[in-house]
Amino acid sequence: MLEQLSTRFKKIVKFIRGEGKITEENISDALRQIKIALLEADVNYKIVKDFIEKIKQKALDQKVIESITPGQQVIKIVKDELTELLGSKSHSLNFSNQRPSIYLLVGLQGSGKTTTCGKLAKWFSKRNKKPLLTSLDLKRPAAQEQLKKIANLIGINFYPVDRNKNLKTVIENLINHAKSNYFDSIIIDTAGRLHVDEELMEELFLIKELLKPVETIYVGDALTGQDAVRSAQLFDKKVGIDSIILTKLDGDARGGAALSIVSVTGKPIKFIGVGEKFDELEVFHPERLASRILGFGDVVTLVEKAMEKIETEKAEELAKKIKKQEFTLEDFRRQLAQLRKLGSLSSLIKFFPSIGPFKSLEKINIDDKKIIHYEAIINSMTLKERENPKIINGRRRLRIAKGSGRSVQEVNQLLKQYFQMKKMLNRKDFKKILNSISKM
Ligand SMILES: Nc1nc2c(ncn2[C@@H]2O[C@H](COP(=O)(O)OP(=O)(O)OP(=O)(O)O)[C@@H](O)[C@H]2O)c(=O)[nH]1
Ligand SMILES: [Mg+2]
Repeated sequence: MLEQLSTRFKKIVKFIRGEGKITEENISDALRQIKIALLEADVNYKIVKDFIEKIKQKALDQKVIESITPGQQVIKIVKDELTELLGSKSHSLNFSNQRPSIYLLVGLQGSGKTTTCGKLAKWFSKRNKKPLLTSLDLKRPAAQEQLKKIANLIGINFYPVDRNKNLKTVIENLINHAKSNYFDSIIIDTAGRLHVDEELMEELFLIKELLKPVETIYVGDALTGQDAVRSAQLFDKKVGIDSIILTKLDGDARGGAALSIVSVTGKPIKFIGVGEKFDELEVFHPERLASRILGFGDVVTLVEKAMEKIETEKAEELAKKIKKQEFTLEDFRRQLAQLRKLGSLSSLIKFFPSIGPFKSLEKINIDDKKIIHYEAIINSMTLKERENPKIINGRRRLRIAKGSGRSVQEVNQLLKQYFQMKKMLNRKDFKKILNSISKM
């Protein structure tokens, strides 16, 4: 997610940090680098210009120049401005006073509307709400089928519309059904077109008039960059949108859409799609994303992710052990298995800051295949060795390697990573995270 942009910004942060004093000259050097980074990320040109101007003014402010750590202050200014560009704060969904709250999802073809309908429904149901899924794409029978399949897969109610009836009747029946069956919300999928066309817009306008949704959500494919931004503007003009969900951010290295769409449309991004699976939807937090772009990590999201997936008891037990400095190889093995559930380890490590105490994390590079090998190695150890890895000398390493069918180098590597991780887990910051996990 936004790797290219983030790599650039991390370098800029390093550069600014290295400058003892902020002068007009070195600030303009940094600004030039920021400008290139944003333009390369496909951010709207006007936005880039304004962004640079704002930072320049704030950074050259007398107070900043005279302060003790000018570099830090400039970085803070950049972070604040990035956060603002992304929308300042997170926004929750709107709800109507009376049930059901209706959400209408619109967007171009293939932007991820149908998938996002499923994700949103799952999101609601996890929060003990009762959502109803339906598709008002009345032309394509396949559209109904696709959503119905998704609904079945994730265990959400689906309302099949009668495509022979007119739109007004279809919508009346839908709302009556939702009311009499006490659904909290209706999430409505619509048809997409390759390009914005009048017919689609009129149809959507009519649907919106009849439905009176509490929120019309534009679903935009982040990978399409400025196209997603332009079409959001058009959907807003023709149909009217209230908010945005950006999809496919997981595959978006550049981030041009994310950094432009709020400014251009004036509408908040409420969620981001970060994968094809139905739980890969995240509430959008501008500040956290700005931190990640600048390489400060996003530990809060990591904890939230962990809270959803790690089994509570084991996390609690682990947190206690770490507090008592008893983190053994057996725990390491269990933890690897837990982490595997969260997604790949390398994707997790991105959540950590690449500076300060977590810098060494980048070196802990364990791919998922390796975890299986590591488990085999640990399985070949005696209980005593697992509980007290310090006793594993050369002779023992050889025996373990033979027993697990792996090489001695791999045994060495595993032990090195275990000790590295143990050291990291004992850090105060990490303990804080684990404490919050154990409190869930
Ligand atoms: N990687 C990734 N893929 C996504 C995400 N959201 C959707 N997709 C994929 O994008 C493709 C299109 O998604 P759909 O939900 O069918 O898109 P749509 O807007 O309903 O398409 P039409 O109904 O044809 O207009 C599918 O392959 C989805 O799995 C996301 O956040 N990340
Ligand atoms: Mg669809």
